[in-house]
Amino acid sequence: MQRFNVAVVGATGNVGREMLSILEERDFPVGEVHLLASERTAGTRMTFRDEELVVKNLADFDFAGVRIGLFSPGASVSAVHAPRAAAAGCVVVDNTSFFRMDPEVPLVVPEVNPGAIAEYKKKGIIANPNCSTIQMVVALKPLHDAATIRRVVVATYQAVSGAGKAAIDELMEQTRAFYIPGKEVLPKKFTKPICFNLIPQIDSFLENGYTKEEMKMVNETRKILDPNIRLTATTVRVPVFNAHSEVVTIETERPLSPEQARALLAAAPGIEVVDDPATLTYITPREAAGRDATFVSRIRQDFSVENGLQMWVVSDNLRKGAALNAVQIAEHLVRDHF
Ligand code: 3JN
Repeated sequence: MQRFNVAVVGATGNVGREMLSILEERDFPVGEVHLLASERTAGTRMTFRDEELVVKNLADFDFAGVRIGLFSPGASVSAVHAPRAAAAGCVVVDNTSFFRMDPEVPLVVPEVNPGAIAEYKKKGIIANPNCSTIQMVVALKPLHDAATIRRVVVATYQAVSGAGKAAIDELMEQTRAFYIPGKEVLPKKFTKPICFNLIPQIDSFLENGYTKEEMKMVNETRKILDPNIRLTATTVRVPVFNAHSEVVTIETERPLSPEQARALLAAAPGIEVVDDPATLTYITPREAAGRDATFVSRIRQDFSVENGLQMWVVSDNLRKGAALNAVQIAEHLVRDHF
């Protein structure tokens, strides 16, 4: 079997670690694997397929001979090092926002627009969408194909793992401190305490009153699915460790009953429908964490408009929302494009 040398950039972060375990789990045809990170974490030891590997410094790594780069180092680092890797012949799947809206870079969710992958030839870079966008477009795709979505209103309930390892620690430490009289752990990663709280801000504010996270969902969905869809989003951080949840409300051009939507979603790739109010059957983020599917529950009519539907969409933000989606793109590359 042909094997491909792979570099994981940002290997020590939440997403980098998840990328390594997914490459292993899915038996990706990896030849050599290079783990790369900033100078700060270079030297860290990590295991891949029972082999101990030492993380190398990205700044002086030569990408010649590496076929695929799975990048998740932060936007400003990708801005510099993704084009450098691509120039050396390494096809980059980049998980940051830096290239997502570049017209010469495809923005890909394999269940939704696999055809766009071919455009990687323009710059040698493929962008992985934002985690909140990915799970939403997976669920929108079969409904859009069947009834043409006109408008989407989404509210998110995002886990702290999306904000990095320090954010996970912050929720843990504030929760422990809550039970110790006189002890308080002040917010660092977030603007307010996240323990027993909700924070209606993810990423920074823009002049239009939206946050960057909200505008990412709007712009990325239009690029991936259809530029004619109108969307508005509210993104909220919740005290959940892992897996993002979303209430997604849609209006379609043609009528679609909840039963039809349920059948379309159940037959669509990457989706598991978990929806039976009679038996109190629905998904929660704790159940979705560590799993690959995008789960859909609470599928029902929106009575307030003519052709409206509402649903609850949950997925592991580090897996389908980041690492798994990137590895799936790499699987398409080696199967159909190399
Ligand atoms: O907060 C979340 O749940 C998702 C965070 C995503 C994120 C955080 C920092 C920088 C991104 C992203 O993927 O859009 C970026 C970025 O690449 O700009």
